[in-house]
Amino acid sequence: MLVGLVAVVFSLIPLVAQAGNNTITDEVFFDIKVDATEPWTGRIVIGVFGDALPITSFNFVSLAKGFKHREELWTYKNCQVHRIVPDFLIQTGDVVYRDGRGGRSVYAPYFIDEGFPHSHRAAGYVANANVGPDSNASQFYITLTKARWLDNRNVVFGKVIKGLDVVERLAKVQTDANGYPRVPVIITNSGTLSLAEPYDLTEAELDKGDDIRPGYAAPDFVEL
Ligand SMILES: *[C@@H]1O[C@H](CO)[C@@H](O)[C@H](O)[C@H]1NC(C)=O
Ligand SMILES: CC(=O)N[C@H]1CO[C@H](CO)[C@@H](O)[C@@H]1O
Repeated sequence: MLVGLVAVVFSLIPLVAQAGNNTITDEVFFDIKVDATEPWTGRIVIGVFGDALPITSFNFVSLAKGFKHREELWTYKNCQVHRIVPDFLIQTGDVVYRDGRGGRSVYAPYFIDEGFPHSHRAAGYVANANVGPDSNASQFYITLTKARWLDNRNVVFGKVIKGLDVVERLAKVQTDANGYPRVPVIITNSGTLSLAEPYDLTEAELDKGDDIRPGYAAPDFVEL
């Protein structure tokens, strides 16, 4: 009995101490299809800082899973990657028009800037697009480089854990002058991966502009 109690206490302490700004609470995946002459599809997995930014993360995770609002389903599924700026970012997440003209948050329509515990310190950071303070909805972007001038303007809430090569390949898709892709670049599926328990990213991992968990079995690309 005593042994059991000690074991429980000890196993709880690291969990409690662990939660913080660098804790990944959820993993969200996006399967993205590029309908070029030679079509391909790839998967991006994003770790979400849900402990530091619960409001922002709940919005993102809910929209990735699909969020029912009255008769409408707001979901990242079928959204176009509507803005590609090489060496800077790719952007998507218009759950209304799918093409970048709009967006909705689960707190309909917009929500606050919850905080800025994370910086655009490398490639692979995920943040809310906005049109000024406290105007976040569903659109988000993924950085292709360090972009610190966006710190404290856009709330960084996630980091690519796996599939940064997919993001980089998307950045090579041809666009018009506004960064809109010339071929359909569509999120064909999105959702969450099951996570046994939250985990912390180390400072070295946070600095890394590359995959943090290269171990997943699925290949990053499939040529169709
Ligand atoms: C988390 O980030 C906030 C905002 O930058 C900061 O004030 C706080 O000290 C950080 N917490 C820890 C435990 O580092
Ligand atoms: C990127 C995005 O979703 N922007 C929205 C933010 O909020 C404003 C209103 O405050 C909307 O007009 C934008 O569409």
